[in-house]
Amino acid sequence: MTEEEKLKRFNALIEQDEKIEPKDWMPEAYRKTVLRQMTQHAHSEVIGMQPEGNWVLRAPTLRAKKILLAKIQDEGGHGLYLYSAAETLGMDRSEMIQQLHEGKAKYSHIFNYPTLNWADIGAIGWLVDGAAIVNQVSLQRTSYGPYSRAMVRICKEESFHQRQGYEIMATMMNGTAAQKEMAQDAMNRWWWPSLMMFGPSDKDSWHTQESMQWKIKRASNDDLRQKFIDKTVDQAYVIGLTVPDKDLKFNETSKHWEIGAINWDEFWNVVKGNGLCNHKRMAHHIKYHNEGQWVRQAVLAYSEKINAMQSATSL
Ligand code: BYC
Repeated sequence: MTEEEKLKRFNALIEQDEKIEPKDWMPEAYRKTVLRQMTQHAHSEVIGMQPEGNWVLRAPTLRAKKILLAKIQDEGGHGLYLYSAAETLGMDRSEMIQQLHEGKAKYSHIFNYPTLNWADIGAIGWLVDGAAIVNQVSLQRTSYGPYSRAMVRICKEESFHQRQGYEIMATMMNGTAAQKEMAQDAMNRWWWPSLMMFGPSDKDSWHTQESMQWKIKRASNDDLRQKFIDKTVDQAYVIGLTVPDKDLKFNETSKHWEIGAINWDEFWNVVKGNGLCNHKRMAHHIKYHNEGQWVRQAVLAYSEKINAMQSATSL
């Protein structure tokens, strides 16, 4: 096929809502965009284990500890599916990690905020996983096959994570005055950063238009943010939490909640590396990645030995 015919076929697959698979021809810009988004998504899952990991030993009950451990383990697993799926686009995992360590690849800014107490674990599950799931449900229909299939599996687990967080918040809101205050304080600190997880507003997003044409993204940043706001404001109300936004109001005509202004300076400041925990998160990842070098070498040496034995016996 000529280049023109290949492009025509690719566009037809996108148009018909078919998946693009690793062996299909794809424009280089499409490959780069999917790879960027998937690797950033994988890094977010893995870095996102850190703020929660800090609370495993301080969970208030054995049940809460078991649930939190399972959730963190799921996030490691999500990172692994996503790294494997991203490798189908031709980049080795070690290069992805190198890009992360060199600051060339981003991860979600939300994980650069600190977790100060147990209520923050509730707020992360409810708000952070809640925002992630709204985004990921739409990504189940993304045009790149391996990404779409990873999302289907990940979404099933994320819905359990969101409930785990909401349960913590609901329990605290049924507790003592001090517990209610902790839950509200966590809500106050995590609400706005969670809204920023969807990325800049559509007018400032530089990838959305092209990503939506290619059906990599199936909804815009602002549309997904609105979906999350509409769901979450009602959930806050049910358990007695106040949304920390004096301008929040329900628009009877559009039937949507309208929010006050998002502080985009804060968002870009954290994205650029100046959040409270950016340095800590990266230093931790680099330290344990380096300390795990011998494990990777041992696994590779073992698999090379098995491969050599298999080819010797098949001769
Ligand atoms: N943080 O043109 P835009 C989880 C960057 S983890 C940092 O709109 P795009 C969990 C963006 O990368 C789940 N950077 O970009 C784990 C771009 O810069 P580059 C995380 C951000 O890609 C553990 C620039 O801003 N979910 O669930 O079209 C515990 C302009 O943005 C952020 C995903 O990763 C941000 N928040 O849209 C608990 C979802 N937002 O790359 C929970 C997959 C934007 O040109 N990703 N930027 O240097 C996406 O859906 C899209 O990448 C985004 C951004 C909607 C995030």
